[in-house]
Amino acid sequence: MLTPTFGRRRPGTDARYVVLGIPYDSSQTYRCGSRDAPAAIRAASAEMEDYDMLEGADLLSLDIADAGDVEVSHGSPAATARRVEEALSMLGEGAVPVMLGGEHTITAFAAAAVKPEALVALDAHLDFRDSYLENPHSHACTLRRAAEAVGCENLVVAGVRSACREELRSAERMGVRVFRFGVEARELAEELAESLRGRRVYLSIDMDFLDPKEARGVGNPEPPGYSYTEAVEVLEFLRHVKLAALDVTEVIPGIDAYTPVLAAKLVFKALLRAESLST
Ligand SMILES: [Mn+2]
Repeated sequence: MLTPTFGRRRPGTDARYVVLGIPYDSSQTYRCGSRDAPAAIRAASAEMEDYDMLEGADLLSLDIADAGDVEVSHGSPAATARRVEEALSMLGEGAVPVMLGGEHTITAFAAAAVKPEALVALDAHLDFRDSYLENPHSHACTLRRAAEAVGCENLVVAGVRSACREELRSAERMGVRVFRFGVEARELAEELAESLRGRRVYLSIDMDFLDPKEARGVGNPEPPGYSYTEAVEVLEFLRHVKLAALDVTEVIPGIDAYTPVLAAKLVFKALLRAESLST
């Protein structure tokens, strides 16, 4: 193969988990370049060995294929949303899409197509503005747009430590469940498992959920944050839900070469937990 596929897996759209890069980064507000993240995350994943000693699990037990990247239309959120929807419709029956952003905006596009029963976003920010810089498709609005597809009552945002007062008020008034940063990782995992047990859940990981001491290469770093180890602990809730889709967004490889490693690792860790469903 000329370029690395995710985890050196076969190219294709037929597998339990199908990786899809979405290199869209039209609205980034601070540090830019998440369009380079799918390639960087794939490169990091391809270097990982197959036996995860900390899990006692062989990553090759995960049935993963890599469908390549969606050809996005920079500057046109509507066209990109259609292209994401079209790409998702080409996946095999029952396949779980694993999307590599791109900025967080891709979550709104994908959630509208996946139509999960619930959306969990791990994020330092609320991303719940109705519009930002006159752009309703800004990455600062993505969970507001996603909520229009999945319902505010089915949206959970965890790890939040920065917002504007108005969006926080809107989120609370509209029934979004918000876990502020500071909730202990194990408690967060238990709360998520308890409230979402058995449901079809879309998990969106904005890498700024992590402490920027570890994940330095993100668009809008927001200290403090959860450690990588704590983030893995939060993923424990996936053992109790049905994973409908997964995305990892906001990685800026040009700033830091380690953040794509963390992103690739979190994908494997999430899928391992999704595999061991024990509702
Ligand atoms: Mn975000």
